[in-house]
Amino acid sequence: MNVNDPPSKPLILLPKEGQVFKKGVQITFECIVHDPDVNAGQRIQVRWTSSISGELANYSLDSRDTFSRSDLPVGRHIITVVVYDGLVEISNSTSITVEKDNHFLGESSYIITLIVIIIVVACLLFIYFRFNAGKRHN
Ligand SMILES: [Ca+2]
Repeated sequence: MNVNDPPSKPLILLPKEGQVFKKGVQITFECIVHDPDVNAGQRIQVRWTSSISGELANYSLDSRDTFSRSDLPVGRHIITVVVYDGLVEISNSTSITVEKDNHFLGESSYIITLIVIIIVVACLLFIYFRFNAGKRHN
């Protein structure tokens, strides 16, 4: 007689809770699941979803236990992994944030700040020399 044991609650190794990624960066997903019936040939389906992107991956546990994605959109994603042994479903979730890669923006705002400083200094020098020139004429 075979009695099914439920799969263990999946332990999400990656990504870490609260982790922040720049958009376009590769994000690796990895979880650990145990089900004693695997030894007897039971197949465990692992399905990953994002609250924003929907399904990220859906695979059989024996084929792989990790995958990567680099196309997640900006926002706070609740990442849920559901394991299913054909009889019992059990899930776990974590949350990550994908944020805009503002490297270019950061660089251009630095340049703008520099230009503003140069203009202010130029104005101050102009006013200073005008004032001094005016004093000499008097
Ligand atoms: Ca089982």
